[in-house]
Amino acid sequence: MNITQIRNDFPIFTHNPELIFLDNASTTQKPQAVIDTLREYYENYNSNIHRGIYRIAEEATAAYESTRNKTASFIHAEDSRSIVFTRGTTESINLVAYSWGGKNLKAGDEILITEMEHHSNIIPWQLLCERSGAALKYIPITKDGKLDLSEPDKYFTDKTKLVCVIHQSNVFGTVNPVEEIVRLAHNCDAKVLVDGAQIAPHHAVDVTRLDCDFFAFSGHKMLGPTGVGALYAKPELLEEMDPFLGGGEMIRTVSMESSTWNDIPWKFEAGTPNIAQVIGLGAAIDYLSELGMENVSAIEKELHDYARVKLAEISGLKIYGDREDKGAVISFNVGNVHSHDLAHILDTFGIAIRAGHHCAQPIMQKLGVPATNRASFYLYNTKEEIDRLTEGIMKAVEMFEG
Ligand code: C6P
Repeated sequence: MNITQIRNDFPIFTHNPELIFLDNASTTQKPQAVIDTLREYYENYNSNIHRGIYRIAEEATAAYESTRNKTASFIHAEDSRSIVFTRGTTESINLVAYSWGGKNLKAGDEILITEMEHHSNIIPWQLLCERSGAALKYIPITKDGKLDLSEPDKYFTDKTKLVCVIHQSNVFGTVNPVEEIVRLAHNCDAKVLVDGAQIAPHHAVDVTRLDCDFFAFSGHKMLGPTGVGALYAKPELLEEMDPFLGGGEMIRTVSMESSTWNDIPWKFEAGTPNIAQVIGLGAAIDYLSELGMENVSAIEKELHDYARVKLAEISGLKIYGDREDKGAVISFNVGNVHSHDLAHILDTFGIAIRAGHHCAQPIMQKLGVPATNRASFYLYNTKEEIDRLTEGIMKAVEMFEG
C-alpha cells in the first residue's frame, strides 16, 4: 500500500501540513471522493427521496438506496432490508432499546452488558430498565482490558433476554470474542446487539457469520460524513418490532383513527433522512472496499506494532490493556502528567490525540484513573507521525517534571 498516495486523497492534510491526526477512534478524516459525492448531490440532483415523480428525485432515491445495498454487502448482510439508516451508532442502539426492548422486556428479565461499554451502549439500557422493570447486569473486565468470561453461567441465565457488547473497545482496542458471546446468548434464547462503531471502520465484518441479531455502526468513523450510520437487524426482528419514530415515510396508510406501517426497513426511517450523508457513506464504503478491508487492517497492525515499541521507550508511560492482537488504539498515562495537560501540549506541536474518559466512565472506575490519553490510528497515519508523537510526549514530560 502506498501511504503517500492514500494521504493525497485526504485534502485536510494538504490544508494542514503540520497536522498529525491521531484521534481516529473519535472521528476520521474524509477522502476527496466523499467530499465530491456530497457536493455533486447538492449541485446536480438535490431533491427529496421516495416521493418525487421527476428525474432528479429518482436519481437521489436510486443513489440513496444503492448505499443500502453497498452497506449490506460491506458487513455481509444477506438481505438489504436488514439495513436501517440512522444518525449513527447511538441512534441505532436507542432504536433497538425502544422498538425491540419496549415490546419484549418486563420486570424479572435481565439485560446483560459489559463493563467495557461506551456510554451509548449503557444509557439506553439503563433507561429501558427504568421503563420496563428489567435489571441490568455487567460482565466484568480484567485490569488488563479483557472481558472476564471465566464464569459464563453466572451471567448468561434463563432470565437473560438481551446481551449487548462492544466489538472493539474504543479505550483499549480489545477485540471481544463476539462469536462466543452470541453462542452463549443464543443458548439461553437471548438476542445479541453488537456495538460495531470501532470494528466496522478497521476490520472486515460478517454479521451473517457472527449470527448477531443487531449490529450498530457510524459512518463518520469510517471516512463517511457525520450524521449517518446504520442499524443491521435480522429482518424477522424488524418485522415484529414497533416503529421507533413516527411521521412521514414510515407509514402505509393514515386515517384519523389509526395508521399502518410501511415495509421494512422504511418503517424505521421516519421523515426526510440525511440523504446527502447516506449517499456520502456509499462513497466511503466504495473507498474502503477498493482498498480492501484486509489491507486496512494490515496497515493499522503495522502502525500499532510500531507505536507499542516506540511508546515503550518513554519512561513512566503506562499503556492500559496493552497487547499485540488488538485494534490500533492505545490508551496511556505518563508519569504525573494529567492527560488534559499532555493533550494540550501535544496540540502545540500539531498533534491531535484524545484525553478524558472516552465516554467509558465505568472503565476509568475499574482502572482507578480519572482519565487517560488515547492515540488511535487509521489508514493514512505513518510511522514518522508515531516518531513525532513519541518525541512530543518526551518533551511534554520534560516540561512538567523539569
Ligand atoms: N466513540 C470516541 O472518541 P456515535 O457518536 O453515535 O457516532 O458513536 C458512539 C459510540 C458508540 N460506541 C463506541 C464503541 C464508540 O466508540 C462511540 C463513539 C467516540 O471513542 C466518541 S465518544
